[in-house]
Amino acid sequence: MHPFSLSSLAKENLETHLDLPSGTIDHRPRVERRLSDLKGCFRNHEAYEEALQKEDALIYAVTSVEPATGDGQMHYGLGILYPGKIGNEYYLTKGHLHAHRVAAEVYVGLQGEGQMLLEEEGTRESRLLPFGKNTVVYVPGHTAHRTINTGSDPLVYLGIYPSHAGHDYLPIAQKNFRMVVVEKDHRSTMEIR
Ligand code: S6P
Ligand code: ZN
Repeated sequence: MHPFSLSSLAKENLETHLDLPSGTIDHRPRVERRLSDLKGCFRNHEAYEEALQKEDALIYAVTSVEPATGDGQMHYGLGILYPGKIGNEYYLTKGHLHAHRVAAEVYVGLQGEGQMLLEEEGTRESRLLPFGKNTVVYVPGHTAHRTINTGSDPLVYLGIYPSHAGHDYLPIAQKNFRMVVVEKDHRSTMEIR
């Protein structure tokens, strides 16, 4: 029997249930990111410190499903990114490259409205794509990706990726994204950091 065959995988790995209001999947492990985890992500450091003094707010959470790891296997995660702003910058995810750089990812928007900021590692070329309910974004390999909630409801989405994609947060922690997304005249707009 192949280790990843239909008969070797338990039913709970073949079928899961999404709860969109809470952004959870059954009783799968859930990682929460609070404002204190996002140090350095926002351009306006003063506004960040001020908001943190008030409350270490929950910004987003990711629940992961990892049925099998190995060549050809897939993992997926359900993200819920809450609405809010630090100064005029919308709540966002830390953002990362995949440790296995060639690994791509498919993002499927389920609820809410926002944007995805993509930045190619080598050229640092940026793309800001509308992302939300019924939108699918393909994130190519070698591309840093960050999710941004520009709406007033939680942004809920699935990210589906090869099992050995991994996360590399270091390049973003060191250099950040070149672009920021801010609210200006009641609209979201991209600016150079
Ligand atoms: C994983 C995928 C998503 C993110 C999630 C949180 O490859 O891209 O599930 O993990 O959007 O973002 P981050 O940058 O904190 O991992
Ligand atoms: Zn990813």
